[in-house]
Amino acid sequence: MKKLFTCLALLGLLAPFSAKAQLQLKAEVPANPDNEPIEVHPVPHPRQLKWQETEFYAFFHYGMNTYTGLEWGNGDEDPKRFAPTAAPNPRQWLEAAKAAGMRGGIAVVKHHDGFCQWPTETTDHNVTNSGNEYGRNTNIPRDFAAAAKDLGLKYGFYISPWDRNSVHYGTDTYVKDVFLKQCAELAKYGTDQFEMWFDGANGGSGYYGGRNTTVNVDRATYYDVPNLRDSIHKVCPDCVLWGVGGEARWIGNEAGWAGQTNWSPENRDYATENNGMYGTETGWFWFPGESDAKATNKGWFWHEGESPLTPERLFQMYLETVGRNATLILNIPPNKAGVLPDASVNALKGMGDLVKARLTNDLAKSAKIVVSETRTKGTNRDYKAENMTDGNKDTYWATNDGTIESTITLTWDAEQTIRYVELMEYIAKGQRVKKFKIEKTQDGTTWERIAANVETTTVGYKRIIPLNGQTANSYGEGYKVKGIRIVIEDSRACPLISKVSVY
Ligand code: FUL
Repeated sequence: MKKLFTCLALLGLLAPFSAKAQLQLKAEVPANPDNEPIEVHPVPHPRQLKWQETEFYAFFHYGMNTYTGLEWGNGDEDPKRFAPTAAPNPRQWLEAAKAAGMRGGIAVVKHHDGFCQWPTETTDHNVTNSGNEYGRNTNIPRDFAAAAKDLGLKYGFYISPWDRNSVHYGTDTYVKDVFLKQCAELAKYGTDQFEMWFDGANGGSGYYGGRNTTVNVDRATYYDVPNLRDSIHKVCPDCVLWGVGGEARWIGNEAGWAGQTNWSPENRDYATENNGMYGTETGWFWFPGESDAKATNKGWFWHEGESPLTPERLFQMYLETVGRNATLILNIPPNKAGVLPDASVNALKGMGDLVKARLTNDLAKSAKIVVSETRTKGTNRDYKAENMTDGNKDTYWATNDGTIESTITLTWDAEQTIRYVELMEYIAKGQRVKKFKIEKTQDGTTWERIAANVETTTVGYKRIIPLNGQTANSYGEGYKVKGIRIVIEDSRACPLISKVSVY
C-alpha cells in the first residue's frame, strides 16, 4: 500500500491535493505578518551587532615594553626586566575608561615580544619569571576581566599572533600548540570577551627561541583563520575577531579618523590603507571599521615624558570615528607602576565631560516630528516616527518598499540652539542610506541647508554631523532654529532609521 502511494505521488496523481494543502497553509500563516522590510545584504552577525554597540572603548598597551622603553620588543628580553614598581592595577585603568564614557576596554596581554602577562603553560616567557614580587603576582587577564565585570564594562584581549620569542613561530605547530592554547587559557578568565585583537603585524626578524632569524609568514593562510575563529567562537560566542580574524576591519590609519562616507560592507581583497576608511557600498560581507588611536603623544606603550592629547582633540576624534560609523578604541598606556598617570586620567575625564555636555541633552525628544511617509504597520510591529526617539534600539521608522526619498521634520514651538544632529540606522537589516541633507528653518516656512560642506552620504550604525561643518571646533555658537529637517535623497532600499537626535 505504502509503495502504491509513493508511486502515485511520483506520477503526480496526488499533485492537486498537495497544491491545495499548500495554499491553505499560506492563507493561515501570512508570509510577513509584521510587514518587515526585507534585508539588504550583507547584514551583520548578531555578535558584530553587539560589538558595534560598544562604540567607544579603551586600549591598554602594557607589558615588557613598558620596562624596556621599546615599542616592538625583539623577544630576547630577560623576563626579569618585567618588574613593576607596584602591583599593576587594571581596575584603575578601567575606572578611568568608564569616566570617559567608554563601554569597555581591551588589554594587551601578549605583544610581539611574546611575553605573556599571565602564568601560561605555553612558554616560560611569562610573568612567573619576572624580576620582582609584583611582577610574579601579575595576572592581567584575570584582574582585567574581573574589574570589567565589576564595573559593568565589556572586556577583551590583544594577543599578538606574531611572537618573536617563540621557537615555534613560523612552523606548523605554533598556531595549534601555542597560539590557540593561549587563547584557550585566556578564556578561563572569561568567555564573554567582546573582541580579540588579532594584529596584522607579523613576520620579520626576531629572537625566535635563539634562532635569531627572519621568519616571514603568509598571514592570509598561516593562522588558519577559519578554524581559529570557529574554535574561539565555540568558547567565546560573542567575541569578534578583529583584523586578521576577519570580523572587524582596521580603519587603515592610526589617527582616529574614518571616512565621512563609511560603509560596513567590504570585499575580502580590499586594499586596507586606501579603503579601510571608507568600506565598499557593494561589498559582499559585513566587515565594520574600528579606529585604533593613541590618546597620548608618544607610542602605544608608556614612555618617559609623554603627555595626553587635549580633551578637545579627543572629542574631535570621537566625532571623526564614532560619529562616522566606526568604533573608537583609544589607547592610554599604563606606566611602570602599572597605573594610568594622573594626566591621562584627567584628559579622559575631560573628554568624557565634553561628550556628556555636548551630546546628551537631546532636543529631538521635545520636538514635534513629522515624516513624509510611514510604512504600513504589521500585526506586531509599527514603523512610526516616534520609534526614532523612544530610546529603543530595536524599533525604527521606515517608509514603504520602493520609497526612498523621504523627510524627517522636527519643529519646536520655541527657538532652540542646536549644534549636532545624530542619526542611526537599524543596521540589523543592512546599511542603506547613501545620501541625505540637513536643513534648518527659523520661521517654519523657509528652509536653508546647513553643514553643506559635510559629506552627508552614509549613516550606518551611527552618524553625528557637526552642524557648523567642522570637527575641530564643532561646538561654536550653534544655530538658532525653530525647526530642522533631514532629507533622505538616496538609499539602497527604503531607509530604516532607529534614532534621530538633535543637540
Ligand atoms: C600595531 C602593532 O604593531 C603596534 O605595536 C600596536 O600594538 C598597534 C595597536 O598595532 O599593528
